[in-house]
Amino acid sequence: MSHLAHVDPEIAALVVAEEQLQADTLRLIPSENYVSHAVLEATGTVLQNKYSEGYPGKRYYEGQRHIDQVETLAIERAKALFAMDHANVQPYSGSPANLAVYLAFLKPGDTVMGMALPMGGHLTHGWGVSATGTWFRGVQYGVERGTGRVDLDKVRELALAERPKLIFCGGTAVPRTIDFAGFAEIAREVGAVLVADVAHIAGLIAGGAHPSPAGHADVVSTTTHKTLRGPRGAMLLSTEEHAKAIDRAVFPGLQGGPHNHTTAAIAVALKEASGEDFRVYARQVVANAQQLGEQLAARGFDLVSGGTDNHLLLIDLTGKDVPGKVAAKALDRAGIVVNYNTVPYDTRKPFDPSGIRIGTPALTSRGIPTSEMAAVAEWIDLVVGAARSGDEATIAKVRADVKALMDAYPAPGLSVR
Ligand code: DSN
Repeated sequence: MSHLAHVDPEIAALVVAEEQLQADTLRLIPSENYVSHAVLEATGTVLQNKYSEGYPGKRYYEGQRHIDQVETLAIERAKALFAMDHANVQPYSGSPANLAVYLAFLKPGDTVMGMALPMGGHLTHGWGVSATGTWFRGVQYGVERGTGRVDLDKVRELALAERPKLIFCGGTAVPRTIDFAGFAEIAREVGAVLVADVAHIAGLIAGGAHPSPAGHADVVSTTTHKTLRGPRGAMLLSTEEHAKAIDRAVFPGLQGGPHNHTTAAIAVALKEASGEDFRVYARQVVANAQQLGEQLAARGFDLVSGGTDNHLLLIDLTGKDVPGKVAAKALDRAGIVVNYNTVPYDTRKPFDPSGIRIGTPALTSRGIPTSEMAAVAEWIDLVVGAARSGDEATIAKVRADVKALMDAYPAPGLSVR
C-alpha cells in the first residue's frame, strides 16, 4: 500500500489498524468472513475504472472486450455452482438485489410475505421501516415461541389469507435449515413467486452443507461476502422463466453501471467455492457452530431453537441477566466481536435487545478446529459474567487468551499476524 500511504497517510493508517484488528480478534459476527488474497487482489483492480451499463454482448459503452469475459465467467460459474438456469451478478449488495426482485414482480401496494425482522428475517423482506414495507404491503410470519422454529402450516394459513405475490424465505438470524420445498409448495398454492434469500448460507449451499433452493425457489438472492467468502456484492439467480424480468429490474430498472472489479472478485470467489477445499470448509463451519452451541448450552446459555443446523447461533441472554448490547460491548473489549440482536418475542428494543448473534464462518476460515470451541464458549461465559459484575480484569485476561489463539491461527488474506 505504498501509494496509499504516500497520498493519504490517514486512510492508510486506518486500513492498517483495521487489518491488525481483524488479525487479533475472534470475529464471530456470522455475516462476516475473511476473503482470500486472490479475492482481495481482484477487488483492487483497474476493472473499477470501466463503465459497462448493460450485459455481456449488449452494452451501452464501447471497450468491453475484457469486461464481457469477466462478467460471463462470473455468470457461468454462479449458474454451475448453484445449479440455477440464470444468474445476474450485478446487484451492488443484498438490499438492492432484493429491491430488484420487487421491481421485477410487484407494483407498489402489492403484498409481500416474509419473516419478521425480530424473528430472524431481513429488513428487505417487507419489514415496516424498509422501503419494502412502506411501498409494498408486508405481511410477516415468525417462529414459534416454544420451538424457535417456523411452523409451515401457519405460514400456509397466512399465505392463503393474504395472497402475497412474493414470498421470501431465509433471513439474517435463522439458525435452522430452511425448508425450501415446503415454502415452494405454499408459493405454488397461492400463485406467488418464491424468493430464497440465502445470503447467510450461500457458502454452505455451495459447499453442500445446507440443502439447495434449486428446483424449489423461482429466484435465489444472495450476497457474496458472507459464508461464500467473496467480495461485498450480490447475485440474483433464477429459473429461465424469470431471467428477463430479473435482468431488466437490475438494469436499467434499479442500477446503472455494474462494479466490474467486484464482478471479477465474485468470479474468483465462485471458483474458490467450487473446489473440494471449500466443501470441507463449509462442513467445518457447521461442525464448529454446532459444537460451540453445545458448549454454550452446557454453560446455561439459552439458544434460540435450542442450537443450530448452520453457521449461526442466536442467544437469548435474558436468563443471564445481561442485555445483549452490554454483553456485546464487553465481548468486544475482550477481543471477541459479535453483534447484539433481537430474539423472537423480545421485550426489549432493537437498539438495546436481549440477545447476541454469533457465528463461525470467520473463525473457520482461520482453520480454528472444533476442539477449540469449548475454550471459545468458556470465554463468552466468563465475559458475560464479567459484564454483569463489572469485572474488567477477567475481560483483560480473556483478551490475552483470545490473542494467543488468533496468533496460532493466522487469518487468510491478511498481511499481518
Ligand atoms: N446486515 C446483514 C447481517 O449482518 O446479517 C444482513 O443484511
